Amino acid sequence: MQLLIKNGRIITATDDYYGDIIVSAGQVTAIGRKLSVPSAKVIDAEGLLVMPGGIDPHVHLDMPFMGTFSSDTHETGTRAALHGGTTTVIDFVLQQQGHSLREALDEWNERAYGTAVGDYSFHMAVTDFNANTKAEIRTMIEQEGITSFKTFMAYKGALMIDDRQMTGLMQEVKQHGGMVTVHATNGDVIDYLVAKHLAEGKTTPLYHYLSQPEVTEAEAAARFTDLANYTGCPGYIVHLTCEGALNAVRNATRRNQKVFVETCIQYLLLDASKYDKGFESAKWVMSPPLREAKDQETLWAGINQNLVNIVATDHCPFMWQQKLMGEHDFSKIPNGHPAIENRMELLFSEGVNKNRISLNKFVEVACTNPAKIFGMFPRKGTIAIGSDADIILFDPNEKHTIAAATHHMNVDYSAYEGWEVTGKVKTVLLRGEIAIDKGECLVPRGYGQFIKRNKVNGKI
Ligand code: DUC
Ligand code: ZN
Ligand code: ZN
Ligand code: ZN
Repeated sequence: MQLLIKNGRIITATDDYYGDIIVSAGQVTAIGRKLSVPSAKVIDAEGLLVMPGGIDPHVHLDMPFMGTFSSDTHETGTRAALHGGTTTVIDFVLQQQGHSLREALDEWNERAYGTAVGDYSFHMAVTDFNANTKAEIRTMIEQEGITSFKTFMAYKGALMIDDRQMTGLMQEVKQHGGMVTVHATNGDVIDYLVAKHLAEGKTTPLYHYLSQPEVTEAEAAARFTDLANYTGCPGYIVHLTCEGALNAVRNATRRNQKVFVETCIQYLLLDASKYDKGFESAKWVMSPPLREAKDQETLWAGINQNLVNIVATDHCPFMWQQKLMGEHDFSKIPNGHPAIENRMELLFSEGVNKNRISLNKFVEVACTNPAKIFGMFPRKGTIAIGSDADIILFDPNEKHTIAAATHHMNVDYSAYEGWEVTGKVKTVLLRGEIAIDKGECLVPRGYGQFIKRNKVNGKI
């Protein structure tokens, strides 16, 4: 079926104009003024913003972690994402130490294939880099379309790799046209502080925060950036939260090195005062933890300085019952918070409406840069002839309130309960199908497609 979207204000990362869009066979086939197609279904976008579908490149769906699983499956998580205007997500495949990348990928394919509602891709988290895994990197990039490799500088014994493995991985990934991404915090220092606090009987969520001070992130960000520079490997820091870490990246620009930076919506909007609420603070126990007001300012400024390239979520929800696993020991609280559904509307409301970022910048960091940096552009991340018709119709003035009672994520609380938002996703197209309209999801389980990604070169 052909669609004709009429009279919308079309926003991309670079443009802002009024026009009509024709969608045929899942793609945008024409953009112009006063278009007409006699047989097409017409969608009236008068008064609405017409923007590319959001891309959240950092989500953990159905992930085994800290003795449990994150509570959104590929089905519920991608459906909630669609409700919030995010049409594509990149989820993490987690290698188990002592096992192959292939085994991990098979496991994740089984979970996501035929269940995801929205489009998805995978990063490969390399937790054990050795001669066997080295030989798998090329296959992942060239055959599987998985071109980004996630590393952890923390979570020793489960996920962390050391600097020897990091250097080897970077050399291998660079050679085949991929990128290394990193959870950049110093795991040894954090482990020391966690053990010290617990030994002193300090077991509340506040000590989760106090065990991951800014220096643990700034040090790791600088070390990762230096190793990426030495090896020449494209590098990307996930969920960067603070001034110290951003300064490491800023310093690297002086030698003309580009390291991509992602922050997450929570680090822009929430701060460490959330850790003063007794055990309720477990809702915001995530790693890295929330920071201070000065870090929020640094991150908003960093977006406008082109140092922060992407706003993601690190969506990793756990039910309250799961959070209670750490009731007597903060180090056992499953790390993570739900946001996959809220990212676009919150970023619009707090960013565009409060004049911290422009409309074009909003599209750039929420849609276009994720596609460009991770090898999906121009199929995804923009509105252009030949692109997938992943399009959202957005009312910039409609007010609503975030609440667990009305969200679609499979989690029994909201990290943003009661937050007043201005701006609402009204209609969502995914590959030319109306996926969301009037608050209903109209595409079935299994509609989501796996998106193979292209090689990357570390430039945008
Ligand atoms: N941090 C989280 O909060 N959750 C998932 C993994 C991570 O690094
Ligand atoms: Zn095995
Ligand atoms: Zn992380
Ligand atoms: Zn994560």
